[in-house]
Amino acid sequence: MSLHNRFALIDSTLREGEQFATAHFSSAQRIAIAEALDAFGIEYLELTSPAASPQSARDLETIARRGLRARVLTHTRCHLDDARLAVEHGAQGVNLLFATSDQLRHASHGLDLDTILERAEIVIAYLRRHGVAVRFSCEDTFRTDPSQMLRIYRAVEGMGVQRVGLADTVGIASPREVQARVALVRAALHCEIEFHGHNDTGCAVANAFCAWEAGATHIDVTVLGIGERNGISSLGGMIARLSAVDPALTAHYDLAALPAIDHMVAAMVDIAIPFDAPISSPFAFHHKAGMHTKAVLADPRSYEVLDPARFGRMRSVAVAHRLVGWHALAERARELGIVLSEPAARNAAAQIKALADHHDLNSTAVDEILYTYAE
Ligand code: HCA
Ligand code: CU
Repeated sequence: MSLHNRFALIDSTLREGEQFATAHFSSAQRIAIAEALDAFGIEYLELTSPAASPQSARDLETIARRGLRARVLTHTRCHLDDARLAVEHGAQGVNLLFATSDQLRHASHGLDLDTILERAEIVIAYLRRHGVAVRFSCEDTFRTDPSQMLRIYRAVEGMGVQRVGLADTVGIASPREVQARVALVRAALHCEIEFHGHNDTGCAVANAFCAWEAGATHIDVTVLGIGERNGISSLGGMIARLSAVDPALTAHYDLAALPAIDHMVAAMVDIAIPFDAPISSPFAFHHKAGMHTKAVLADPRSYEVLDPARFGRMRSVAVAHRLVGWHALAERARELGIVLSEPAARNAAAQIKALADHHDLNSTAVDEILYTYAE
């Protein structure tokens, strides 16, 4: 595994995230999201194009001029009108995209590669004259012919972009394909490389991670992964993945703030935190079966690759069910200030298992049983 520490996260909750079915952020909400992510330590914020609506333009300006540590980017079509608006409203960088796959070119603009490059040159030159950082992305990169893709990226690098973007727009790429494409681009170019991956087949975080391993310097995420359809790589997922490789990779972020950010955005878009969300799921650090609880109580690393305390979370151990083990009950008893001998804990476990076969048990009922075994 080739590890490089140089990476930055681009949070696109205020662009890709706004494309999520139930997202309609008010200005105040946009500012709250930007500030929370900035305080978390996110390196970049990507905002909806100022060409999208008058309020989007005003909010871009408000957020770009707020003096955040995070660099404020906007995401626009490769049009001079959009680029002018981005400059006027204070964007520090512009993420440009152009559809380059056969599928999208035909369904969208119908232009050939030479025309795409002529247009890109005009917009990139304009943005550079105004001192704005530029990224150029081939929309639907993974269905774009690799040699055409390289031709475009080489050309835009020559035009002076800071960064090229690989976008798995339809979530079709596998981790190996991402690894191979990014490696191809890494070998051909010197500039920064961004990866943006959709989650249609559940590979978004894995793909983003492979992109990073292969040399991508910038990874797109959104809070909880919200975006078009079922979204893109989640901030929490990416943080979890990187933390599992080496906690030092994420030590510069305010990790304990992450669950609150997830909860805030979930409430704004009116969804629950997904049960499988890394870090923030109510169950992310919950242990149930007897074998698991015994080991995790003896050594948390047995069943936890992430330390919940780093993220302001606590481990929980379930006891009100028929898979319970006596170690978990002895631990629960200790929390209640009750001393249970091993035989007593084993008897309590047998009683609880028998009861739980027939009804739903709650933890109060379990605690009451434990008290009856107190010495
Ligand atoms: C879209 C565009 C995009 C752009 C990604 C990028 C995608 O909404 O379809 O600019 O890198 O997924 O291709 O989000
Ligand atoms: Cu996207």
